[in-house]
Amino acid sequence: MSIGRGALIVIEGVDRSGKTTQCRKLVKSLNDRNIRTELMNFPDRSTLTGELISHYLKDKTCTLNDKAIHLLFSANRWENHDKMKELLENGCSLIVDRYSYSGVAFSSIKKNMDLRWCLQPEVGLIKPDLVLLMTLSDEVMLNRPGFGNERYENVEMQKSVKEVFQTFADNEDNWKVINAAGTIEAVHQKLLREIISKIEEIGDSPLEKLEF
Ligand code: Z5A
Repeated sequence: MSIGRGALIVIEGVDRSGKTTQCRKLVKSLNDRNIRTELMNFPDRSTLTGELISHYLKDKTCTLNDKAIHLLFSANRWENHDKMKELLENGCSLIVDRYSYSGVAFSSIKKNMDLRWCLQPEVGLIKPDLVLLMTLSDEVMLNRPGFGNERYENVEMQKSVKEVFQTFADNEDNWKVINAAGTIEAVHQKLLREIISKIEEIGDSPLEKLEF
């Protein structure tokens, strides 16, 4: 397929919705179709800020001010901004496992954190062409293989995050909701259809910046 710039595709969803599984399959399927695509994930634990974030998530005794960790997650995206821009401008599409919306959702549900404040550090990052929200009923979510041991991996927090994601899906023009309850292959085919259609649609339109 002949395209101009690459497409920025973000996959969001609660823990265990299958984001990582699907992102890997999507990158393979797109490259198999000669659509040059790379995988990225946030938090990117390989960078300097990523190491701090990983420590914070793994060590629940680590105390860090809620605003400080929010800014670190955002800085982790800014650290990757120039690389993402270059790849996209050179025709490489990106499948991104979590992005700014996870940052805003997980922080804004904390006590004394304000949604508008949480959105600000994300302003100016590259706006995704498409955000695919993978949804699961609470019943299916609870029956998926268990949570790990990291901070935030608990039912109450995941339910609140789900509500913030739904608000984004209801209000943002670039979101699409995908029921993630089918088999891995069935969900994959649904996601792939949406992505290919978006890549065909964007052509060489300029990249946009996130604003809220
Ligand atoms: N966080 C934040 O606070 N601020 C930010 O700015 C960002 C993130 C970006 C770590 O994220 C935490 O950081 C996360 C949000 C917060 N906390 N939580 N929760 P992460 O991305 O490193 O990790 P994660 O997203 O929580 O977990 P995950 O393991 O990546 O989940 P997943 O990708 O959605 O699921 P999966 O690994 O693909 O699949 C889970 C299991 O389900 C696995 O056994 C699969 O084989 C199975 N599976 C997958 N699909 C299916 C289907 N269709 N049927 C049956 N079983 C399936």
